[in-house]
Amino acid sequence: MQKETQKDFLDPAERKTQQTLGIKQAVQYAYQNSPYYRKVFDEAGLKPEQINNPLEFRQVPFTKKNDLRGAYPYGMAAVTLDKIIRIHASSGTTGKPIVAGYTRQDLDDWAAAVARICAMAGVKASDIAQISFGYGLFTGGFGLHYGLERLGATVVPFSSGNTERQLSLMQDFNTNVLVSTPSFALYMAETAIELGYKPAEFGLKIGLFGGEPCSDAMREDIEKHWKLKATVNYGLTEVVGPGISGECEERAGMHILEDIYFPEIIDPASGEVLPDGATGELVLTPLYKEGFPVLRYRTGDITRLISEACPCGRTTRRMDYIAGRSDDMIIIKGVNIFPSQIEEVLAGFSEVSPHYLLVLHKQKGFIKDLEVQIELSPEGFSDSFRQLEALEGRIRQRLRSTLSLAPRLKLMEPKSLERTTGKAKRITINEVE
Ligand code: DLL
Repeated sequence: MQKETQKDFLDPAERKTQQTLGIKQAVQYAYQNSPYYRKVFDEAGLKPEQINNPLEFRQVPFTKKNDLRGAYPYGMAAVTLDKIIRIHASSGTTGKPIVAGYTRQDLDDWAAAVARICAMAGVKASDIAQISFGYGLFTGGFGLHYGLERLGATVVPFSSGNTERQLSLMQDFNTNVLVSTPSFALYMAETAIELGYKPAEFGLKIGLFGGEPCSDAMREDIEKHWKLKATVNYGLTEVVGPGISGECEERAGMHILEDIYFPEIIDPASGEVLPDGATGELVLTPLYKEGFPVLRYRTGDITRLISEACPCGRTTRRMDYIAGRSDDMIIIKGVNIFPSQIEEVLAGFSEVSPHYLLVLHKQKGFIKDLEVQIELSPEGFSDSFRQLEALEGRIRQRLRSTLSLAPRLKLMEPKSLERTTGKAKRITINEVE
């Protein structure tokens, strides 16, 4: 591990050299081994020899989610299938899932990357970590599992669901690291309280949360209940899974493992590469992937790169917390809205819980109406109609000034919105006649 973590402290000039070599090798490798990329290069009239640095790399066409869908199931493979020893797939809500295949080397590199992310968050070999991500096609469970084992931590591979049992084992096993989605960590705390436990007395020390956005309000709530230090980390199946970026103990953005992944930020409309600091869509290239390599993958995630020095001393650039997904953008009556904007407004009201649901009422493919279902916190709930009406009015006013549009609001009783053991569902579509 010692040697591995040193990679986060490389001199920036040295990193540039190493990244340039990485890009060249990724391009060569894809061209020589992936029939998919050979075709992409040939169609673009591009030869690998023309790509010798990050600037020239911009000539390589982006890879999009639909390209991977079109290659279902094994069209992205750059090795024969006998060299693939693991398959994962993303849980796309519509259409075919996106498949990722890993060689033995890929799995080894992945475990090392996740171990670095966990160490960065402060996890030690002496810790006991309960993994409450699903084990299966989702990359969360197995990804964190092998990473934490590589670090030397004791892994409790609980998987998701069965919250009551999770809680009782967590206590019995002296678990001090919780690995889950932020929404499940919150749900576990709620359930613990309902069952008469005191979450703060469990002795949890660190939370490794990822797989979905974690707003400041959610983080505060999780920390308040569990008395742990909540850290977030990021990844996606198409590139590897978890193990791409994560917070250090400063928690000021997520450090990207830049020696393994080359990040770019683009304007999602024009595809133009933007400078560090500018907000746009994150594009990632894993530099050394053997099984299913991807070049310049458009993640759909909106963020920015932070290149200012981090007080922790690591020299890797950080990515800011995900502001939304470009495909989650809601266009209603000509106004563009990200769900995270609504979440931020709601977080400003103490009467409201962190649970909400956006219902998009669609007609002929267009959003006619946006309804925001807002769950009240037990303290915010009231029998007084007048009080609730006044609260609704204040929320509506705040939303209108932030979004330039007033959605329909529905205040819901505490604990009435559905909880999940994995990623929270924040948007649902209602087709109207
Ligand atoms: O969610 C991989 C992962 C598992 C990351 C566990 C971290 C921990 P997918 O299921 O393919 O993979 O979903 C990837 O989830 O493009 C983001 O939109 C979102 N996402 C993942 N981590 C974060 C995060 C895994 N920390 C998609 N903050 C990504 C915000 C996140 N969004």
